Amino acid sequence: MICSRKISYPILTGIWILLGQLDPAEGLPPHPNILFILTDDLGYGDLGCYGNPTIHTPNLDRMAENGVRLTQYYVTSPVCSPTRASFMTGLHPQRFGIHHADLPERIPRYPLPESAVTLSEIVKKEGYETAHFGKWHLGEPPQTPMPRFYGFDFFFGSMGGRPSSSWSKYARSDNPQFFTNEEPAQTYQGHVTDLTTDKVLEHLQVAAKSNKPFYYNVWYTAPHEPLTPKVDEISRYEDNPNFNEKQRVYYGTVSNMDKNVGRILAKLKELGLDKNTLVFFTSDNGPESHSYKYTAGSAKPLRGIKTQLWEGGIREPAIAYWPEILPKGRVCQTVGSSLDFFPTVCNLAKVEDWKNLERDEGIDFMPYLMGEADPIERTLFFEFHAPQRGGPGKPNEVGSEPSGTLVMRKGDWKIHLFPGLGRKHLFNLKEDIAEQNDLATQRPNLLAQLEKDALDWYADLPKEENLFHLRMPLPANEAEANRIPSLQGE
Ligand SMILES: [Ca+2]
Repeated sequence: MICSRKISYPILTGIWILLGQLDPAEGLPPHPNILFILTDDLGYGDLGCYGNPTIHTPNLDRMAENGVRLTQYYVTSPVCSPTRASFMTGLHPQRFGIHHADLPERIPRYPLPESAVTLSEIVKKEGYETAHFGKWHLGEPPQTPMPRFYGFDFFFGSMGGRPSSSWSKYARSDNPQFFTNEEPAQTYQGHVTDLTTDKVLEHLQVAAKSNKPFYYNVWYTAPHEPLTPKVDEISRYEDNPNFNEKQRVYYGTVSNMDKNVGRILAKLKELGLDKNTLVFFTSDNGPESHSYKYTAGSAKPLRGIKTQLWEGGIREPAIAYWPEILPKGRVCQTVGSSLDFFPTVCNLAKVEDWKNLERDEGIDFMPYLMGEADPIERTLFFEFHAPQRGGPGKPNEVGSEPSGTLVMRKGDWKIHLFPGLGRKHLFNLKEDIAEQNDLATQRPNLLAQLEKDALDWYADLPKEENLFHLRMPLPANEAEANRIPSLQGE
């Protein structure tokens, strides 16, 4: 079993003996702080440390230089809500009937049901102070409760898919509205990313004086549209005549997000919290279509974008940072998944009984971040049935033909299936990272074997369970859109 593999940390053990905090069971400090930064629609190719030649991301590049950068990290889904559900539960979102982003304007709805066992409630029981900052997008009243119901001591952020409001028509990145716990939303002056970070820093200041460890979600809305030009960050791109306004605003938004990550890392160091805090950074899905006003993300060298199961929709930049514990500058090529986050954090937090819960293919990823465990072949499953961007008649600067709706990666192989259409693709990602060379006709036996595995997994999924078919009433105005009935709904 991977999770029970004996790992030795000889140098680190010495450090923690000196500090008197050694946990002899696993050689890691007990109950470290966890700070999980999730960006929204950031592409695999949007950061300098992932090869972007243009966008200025010095803080994340430095984080990678002093931490572990993952090159094959996947989220379960190519859109927001299902991926977020997988981080919070360690389960495929389809187990909760979550197949797409939860949008109040559309049916069916895809919120996280109250019955879900969440990572936040588990670590809270273990003695952690828990908080969620930024975008939630896992449902909202009256269908489901506000975020604190799911195990958070504190909530400051927005409920829906876009910055500021759950309702698309009122979304904005400047002077946004935030909810605090279950109070009515209030308008704040400034940029959504800066304001979210301000609140995180306030809480870190308090956490540094507390005896309790903390678990914080910092789920930025950047660079999800609608984007707002932020003058001081886009100015660095203004002198280059090759960039249009769309690019300057998008690049500036990513640079500003990077700057805010830098503010958090600096505050952790200033307060001495960096020694005992695992910071994990990634994105919830691939880059948005360039059809919006300021969207200009890149998944290079991968194929596809958000809403697609091509690599560009589901393989994300991911950096783990814990200078006291993790090797510096390590590039981890082991295949990772958002499903791994739950077991990894549970083991770090010394949660005893999480293994009794229903599990999918997630594993404790710490041995792979450390570089101490042997490489393993992994099998990951993906399902996405909603309309996809790209394809004939749908102009798209980044996308291409729709991906499969049922996809599996096994070792270096990846298949795309289109159930009911008889169409199949087979790629070897080690030799063909851009999914250009379809080997389906050349390797029929392998294709058949992989197809059987994928269909077996799919047959085991609940198809209609927990679907919310109710449409929320359209709000009469912005104030109504940001009103929250109560913690439990009305
Ligand atoms: Ca997203």
